[in-house]
Amino acid sequence: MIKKLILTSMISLAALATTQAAADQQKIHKLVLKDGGVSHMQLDVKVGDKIIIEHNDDTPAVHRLFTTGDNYNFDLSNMGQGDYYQFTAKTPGTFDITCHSMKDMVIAVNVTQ
Ligand SMILES: [Cu+2]
Repeated sequence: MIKKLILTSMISLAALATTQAAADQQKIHKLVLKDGGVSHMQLDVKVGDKIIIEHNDDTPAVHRLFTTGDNYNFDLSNMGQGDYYQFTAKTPGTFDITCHSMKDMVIAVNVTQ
């Protein structure tokens, strides 16, 4: 009984350590919308990284970012100044985040393992 309890505790500790290591490695990538533009046109991220899209632009520069796909899918058309959206990169691959309002605003995202 005691042996079983110790073993269970050790497994829990190992799981905790793994979770902590993953959290330590997680990078945060910020995409900031400002002055009618965006801070990055290309993002290279790793699986587990967090991407934050921050709307810090005032009107009339209204951005309406979106992406469609099997792994990444969102539409931020209702974002206003001060709003942000965040997600974690979970699947490797490439996709573009585009803007309904601005044809030139194309952000290429590359997610690697
Ligand atoms: Cu835009």
